[in-house]
Amino acid sequence: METPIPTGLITALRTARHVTILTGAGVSAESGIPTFRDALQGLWAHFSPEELATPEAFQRHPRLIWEWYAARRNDVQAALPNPGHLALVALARYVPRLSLITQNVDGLHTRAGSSDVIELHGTIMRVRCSADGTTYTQWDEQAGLPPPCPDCGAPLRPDVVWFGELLPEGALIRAREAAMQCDLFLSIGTSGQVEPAASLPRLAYNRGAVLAVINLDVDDRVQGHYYAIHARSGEFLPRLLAATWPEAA
Ligand code: BV8
Repeated sequence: METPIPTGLITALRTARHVTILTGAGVSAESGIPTFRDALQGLWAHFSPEELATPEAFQRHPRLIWEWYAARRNDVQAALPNPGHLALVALARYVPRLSLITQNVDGLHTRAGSSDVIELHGTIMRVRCSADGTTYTQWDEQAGLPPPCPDCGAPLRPDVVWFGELLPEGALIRAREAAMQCDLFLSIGTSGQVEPAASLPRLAYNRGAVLAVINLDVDDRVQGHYYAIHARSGEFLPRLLAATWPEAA
């Protein structure tokens, strides 16, 4: 049964000057990428994500952590953007201004065609020197697990933000500005467990923006300028676009 689209949300989208979107792992789930909470299978099944995605874990088990990210990178490279990613690319053509913020580290929004994506937690498609922070988009996987930095020899690490690490300052500032300036905020496919990203929807809502949460762990609810919509992003977003701009169908 398809979730009905609240007419108030269609109106808010059609009249919005600035739409800000925050995505989480749920948006990539339909591309076959396990969500963060179920990303741990096999070798890593007995660890919690908060234990593996930390500088301490990398310090203690560099090879295990490097291989966890290499496996996830392989998943991502084999994956394709799904209709949810593509609907967000199309949306950017219809709204005067769109800010796309993602917690995902899979790079699928950019591969789908979205531009200027604010990657709050970095990307597994890039690595960086664990000593001086130099980033690389190519590296010699045969040189070691993890490979040494070609410049200084220190271990390379995924260019992601681990628990206990600060987010890239520029990205967080841009994300907060986009939350405060928008008149419609869409939170899509995120359980909202991880700070400081989880505070962005509330920041927008408290400034008077319309807030819509599109997720599988919410029940449908409309309350003033808050919409909770239980739906799969890959199914719902194309329908929302077509309902708002019939020519987009
Ligand atoms: C920091 C990269 C300063 C690595 C990730 C309060 C304030 C500030 C910080 C904290 C705080 N309390 C605790 C902290 C520390 C911590 C934190 O938030 N911990 C949590 C566990 C409580 N935060 C930090 O450490 C951050 N740094 O704040 O620095 C500081 C430091 C220490 C102490 C104080 C301050 C850094 C956080 C970044 C961590 N790195 N990723 C990697 O990926 O390997 S986080 C990682 O997990 C993801 O990037 C993502 O952000 C998060 C997973 O969340 P989701 O994307 O929401 O995914 P999830 O699986 O949870 O949910 C998916 C949802 O989709 C579900 O609801 C599901 O129902 C839905 N869904 C599924 N399928 C679909 C769908 N929805 C729609 N359609 C579908 N088809």
